Amino acid sequence: MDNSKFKGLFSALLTPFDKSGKIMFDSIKRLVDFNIENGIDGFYVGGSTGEGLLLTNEERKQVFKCVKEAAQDRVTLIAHVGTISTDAAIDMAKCAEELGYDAVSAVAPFYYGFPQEAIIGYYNDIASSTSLPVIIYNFPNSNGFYLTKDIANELFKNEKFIGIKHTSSDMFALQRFKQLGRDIVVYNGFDETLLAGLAMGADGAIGSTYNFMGKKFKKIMNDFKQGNLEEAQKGQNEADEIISEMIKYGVFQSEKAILTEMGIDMGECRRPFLPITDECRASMKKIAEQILSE
Ligand code: MN9
Repeated sequence: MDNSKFKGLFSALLTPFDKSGKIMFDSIKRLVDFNIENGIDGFYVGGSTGEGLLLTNEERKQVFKCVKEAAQDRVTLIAHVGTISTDAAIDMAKCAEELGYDAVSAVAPFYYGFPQEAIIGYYNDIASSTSLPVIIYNFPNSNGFYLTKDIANELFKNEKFIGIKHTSSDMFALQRFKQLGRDIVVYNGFDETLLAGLAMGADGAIGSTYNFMGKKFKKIMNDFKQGNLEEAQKGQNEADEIISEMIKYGVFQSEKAILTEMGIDMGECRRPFLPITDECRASMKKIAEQILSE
C-alpha cells in the first residue's frame, strides 16, 4: 500500500464549544479552512485534542461529518474512533468509512485495566469491521496501556494496520516501531519534541498546536528534511517557548484562546475542563499577536 498520503503534518483538530457546551460547527469549518490554508496535510478528528472522549458517540459522528463537508478531498482525514467499548468504536468506524475518511485510529480501551489479549482483540475487531486502514494511538501516560514492540509486532502482522500515533517522549520506542518492517507510518505525538521524533525516524506528526502554528511546524519539518538543523532547532525553540506558556494555563484552553484572538471563535472546553481564565486570555493574546506578526 502507498502510505504517502499519511505522512506529513496533521492537526489534531480542536472542537469548539459555546458557553452552554454545544458544538460550534461553523467554527469547525473555519478552523478546517484556516489549517488547510496554512499547509496542513490532514486532520485527526475526535481525538484527545478534539475532546473526543467528552463527546457522545453521535456527536463525534456529527463532527466527522462536519469536517468532511468542510475539507472535502483536499487533505487526508483520520477519524479517531477509540473509546472503552469495542461496539461503539466499530459504530464510529463504520460512520467514518461511509463519510469517505482515509483511515481510523483508536486509543486502547481504558478504565478496567484490560489484559493485553483483550486490547489486541479490540484492535483486530475494529480492523475487521471496516475497509479503512487503522492507526494505533499509543498514549501510555493517559490510558495506562503501553504499546510494546512485541504487541505492535503481533498487530502489524495484519496489513490493515498502517501506523502508530506515538504520544510519548520515549524516542527509543518510536525508533523501534519504525524498525518493525513494512512502511509503518509513525507519528510523533508531542509537538514540543517534534524535531526529536523526526531525528529518530518519525514520518510525520499529529498534534494540537498545529491548529495555529501549522506554518511554523511545516518549516521545522522542511528545514529538517533539507539538513538545516540549526534553523529547525530555532523554530522548535520558538514553538516551545509558546507551548511552555500554554502549559501553565491548560493546553486546550490556551489554544482556544489563541485561535479566538486570531479571529476564529473557539469558545470553551467542555466540562469538567475548567473555563478559560482572564489571565490565560491576556497571555494568549500576546502569543496570537506574535504569531500574526510573523
Ligand atoms: O494530539 C496532543 N496530545 C495531547 C496530540 O493533547 C494529549 C499534543 O499535540 C499536545 O497537546 C501538545 C502539547 O503538550 O504536544
